[in-house]
Amino acid sequence: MPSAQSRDDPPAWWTSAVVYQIYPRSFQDSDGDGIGDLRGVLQRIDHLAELGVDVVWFSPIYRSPQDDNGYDISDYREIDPLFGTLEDLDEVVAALHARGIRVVMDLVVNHTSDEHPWFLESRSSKDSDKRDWYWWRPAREGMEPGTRGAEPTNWGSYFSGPAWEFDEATGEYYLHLFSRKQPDLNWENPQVRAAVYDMMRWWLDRGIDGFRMDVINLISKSVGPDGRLSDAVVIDGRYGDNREHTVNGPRLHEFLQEMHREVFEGRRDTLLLVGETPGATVEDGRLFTDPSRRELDMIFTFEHVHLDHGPGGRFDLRPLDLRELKATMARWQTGLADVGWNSLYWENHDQPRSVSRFGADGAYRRESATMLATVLHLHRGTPYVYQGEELGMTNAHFRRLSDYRDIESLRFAAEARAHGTMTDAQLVDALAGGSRDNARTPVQWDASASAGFTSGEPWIAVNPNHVTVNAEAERADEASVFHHHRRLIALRHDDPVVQRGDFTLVAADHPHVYAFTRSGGGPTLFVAGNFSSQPQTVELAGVDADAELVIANHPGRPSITGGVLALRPWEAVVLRDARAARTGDHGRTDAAASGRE
Ligand code: TEU
Repeated sequence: MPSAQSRDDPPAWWTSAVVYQIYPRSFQDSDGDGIGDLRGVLQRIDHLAELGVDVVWFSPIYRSPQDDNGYDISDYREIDPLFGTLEDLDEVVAALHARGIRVVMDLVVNHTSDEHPWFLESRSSKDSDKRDWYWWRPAREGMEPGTRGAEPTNWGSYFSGPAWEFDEATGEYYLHLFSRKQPDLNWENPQVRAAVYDMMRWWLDRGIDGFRMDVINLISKSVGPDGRLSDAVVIDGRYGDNREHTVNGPRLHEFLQEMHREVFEGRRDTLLLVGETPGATVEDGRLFTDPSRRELDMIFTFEHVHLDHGPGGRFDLRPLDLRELKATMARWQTGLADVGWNSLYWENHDQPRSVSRFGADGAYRRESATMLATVLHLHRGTPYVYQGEELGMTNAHFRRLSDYRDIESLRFAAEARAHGTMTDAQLVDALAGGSRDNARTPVQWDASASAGFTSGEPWIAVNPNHVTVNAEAERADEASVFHHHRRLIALRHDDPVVQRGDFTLVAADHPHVYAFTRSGGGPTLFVAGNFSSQPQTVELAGVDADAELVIANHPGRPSITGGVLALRPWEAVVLRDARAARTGDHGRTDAAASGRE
């Protein structure tokens, strides 16, 4: 087994941990306003404890105008009244800690809200002390300020339209890579960095256990050059691609190392630091997560969730080629085998539901959701479960534009209509496939009118399939997606091979079966998942007919003849090499099984 993330001895606690993401707005409402809140979370602590997760990551709950559901923060040290109070949060943290669950906060510091006092001050005058805290630029040379094309660069924003907003009061533009209510902070200014670090220390002092850092690889940028039009982020190519100038900028690693020194030094062992890094390559991943560089513990790659994007991006999804998914995942597994560490995810609040996207959310919903979970959780890294994923929740399947709430979807729809790039029918299909709202419908707790989420009118429609797909039903069925997740999480806690064994892809060219082995530090594990509604076979060198069945999602044993495994539709199996057990060499030592504090 390689020395792992983990030149450290013993291995970091998070090598055996599983993280659960809560998107508070859609988790559980306690006061009937139709929006999830912190006291709602208190009602569901048992669910999290029963699942067995080690960490909860909260999407933003800070004070915010909610232009991007809290990813636009106007006060980093207050809770938005929608969600409750700081005292409520203290209670939630205490309740989770009492169950041995750590709490990670979302940290959104590439940008603030335009209603943050820092920005209000910055925009007040060109002479403001905080003018340089954001990116202000005059109109393009020779152009009339405020007219189309006069923006300082041609960059498009991630949410359609230009990345620059003209400000009448001072006659200049400010940069916003996301919405116009999310101005980008200027990390070149040391006062900005000091203020951010101060706020982060304040949260750690309050007892939280780490941060999920929103688009952290965008904080260092070269604001100036135009972007290429050919690779435009937006559909019709009217805006240039900013990414060459904003992703992995020149001072990124310097800033992260400074943050580490200023904020985490001396407290590191109990914390979890995960960076959201769209556009990061494996090589970038090694730099971010090499423990000796003192930056981050792990990052979220986007490569595997971009494989089914057509030229139009997330609103232009096409069927996934499983061979590409396997190759991409395997590249990260091997690329971070000797240094660094993987985060593992299919879902989060920005991605469609995995059972609808990579599985079959109709007749094979349970089978495909459990298969996807098995394959994910058996990789080397830290798995992330997004709320509802453990219930096999599906896409929203909205057929009306008026059902959508997400700013990205709404802006996209407005642009498509304004420019006539799609018919309404095409638009409905595009959003149904790719909208972030697919992941944001309320968690389905039971079969009652609003799925047990709220006694009021939910802020976004509850999926009608909650009458059959819900936590109560899942809990009652031992074979459910929920109980399957519970078993996968327990397996990771127990088995050092799952935690840190080497990953080897098997049958890379098989178009429908995802198979691999994990080996070293104990008996080898064979993992296989059928990504299709037809029976499939796969050759697994070394697997015996009497291999121990560790986890499966179909009843009975799978058939294994002469090293060939036959899989039923969407079947997943984890087999343990029985030979080691026969020779008494089970390989699990107490030291290897520890890895947690
Ligand atoms: O997301 C950043 C990101 O890179 C994308 O996945 C983004 O969601 C967008 O849809 C591109 O199509 C993070 C947050 O996770 C997201 O919710 C926020 O909207 C965004 O940053 C801005 O803070």
